[in-house]
Amino acid sequence: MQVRRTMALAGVLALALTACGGDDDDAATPASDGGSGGSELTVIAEDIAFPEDTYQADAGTIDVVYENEGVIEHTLLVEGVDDFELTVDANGDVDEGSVDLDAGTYTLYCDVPGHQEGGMVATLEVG
Ligand SMILES: [Cu+2]
Repeated sequence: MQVRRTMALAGVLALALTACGGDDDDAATPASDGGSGGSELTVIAEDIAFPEDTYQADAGTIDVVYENEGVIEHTLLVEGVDDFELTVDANGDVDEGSVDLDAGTYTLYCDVPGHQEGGMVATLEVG
């Protein structure tokens, strides 16, 4: 979603630039959106694992999409962040939410009992 919106804005900006160079209002909107930082992060849940050891996102508001490709319930949390949790109850479920993170290295995990110990833990690098 975020990528599509960014591409649409880039298209609008390109049109504005080719149509007439004097329209400052159109140019200001995508510029301020880009300046707010953030990104989209998609994480897949499997039984019982994350397919990647390391995930990456840009500092700021990160839109997180969590998809269950397993069968059982999984959650997604960021260690040390109390107000963010996504839950996917069954195969095909998708949950979405956003989390504000400064640059740094974080730990993603599933807090269903036994899952983190079973391998549902990954590194999130925010830069
Ligand atoms: Cu899990």
